[in-house]
Amino acid sequence: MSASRVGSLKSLTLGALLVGGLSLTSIGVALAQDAEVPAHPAHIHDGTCDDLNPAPKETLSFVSVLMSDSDDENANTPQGVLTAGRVLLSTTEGVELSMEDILADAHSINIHLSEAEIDTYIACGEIGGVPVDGDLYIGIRDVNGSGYSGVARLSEDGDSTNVDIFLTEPTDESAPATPAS
Ligand SMILES: [Cu+2]
Repeated sequence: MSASRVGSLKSLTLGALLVGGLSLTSIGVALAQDAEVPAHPAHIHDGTCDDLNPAPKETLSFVSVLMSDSDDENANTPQGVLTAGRVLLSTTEGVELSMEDILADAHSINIHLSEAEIDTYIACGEIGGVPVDGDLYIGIRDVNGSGYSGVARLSEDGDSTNVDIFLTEPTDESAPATPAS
């Protein structure tokens, strides 16, 4: 994956996003729709990552690069260190499972390579841990040597749950020369 491709996010914007609690619409950004930009399907599945029910239980938003929807043609030009790894995001509100139900059985967040290659998994994390004030953070780890890993946050919202995923894309330096099969 070339680091020179468009879609890197200004660190200032990411900082504002994190402070703003991921209110994506309020600062004029959108997840990329461009076919050039990776969009990885993500779901909640039954089971653990090593013993996953392949049928998705709940569909989450695609994991993709955050891009400005500004008319400025330079708005999505990478700045700063151009070899910096990109971060892919997924934000899903109103997943129709309560935190209680999610934690009552084994569930995992699984991320697939693409819709066309849905059988190829690139990252996965079991949902478990200590929820604090309705928020549970979990690790998302590399699957099949993809080089993708990250974090997800599940936030209790009444009887539903909001899910945010942050996935780091492998850089040329971090990607294995020969991906494990
Ligand atoms: Cu899935």
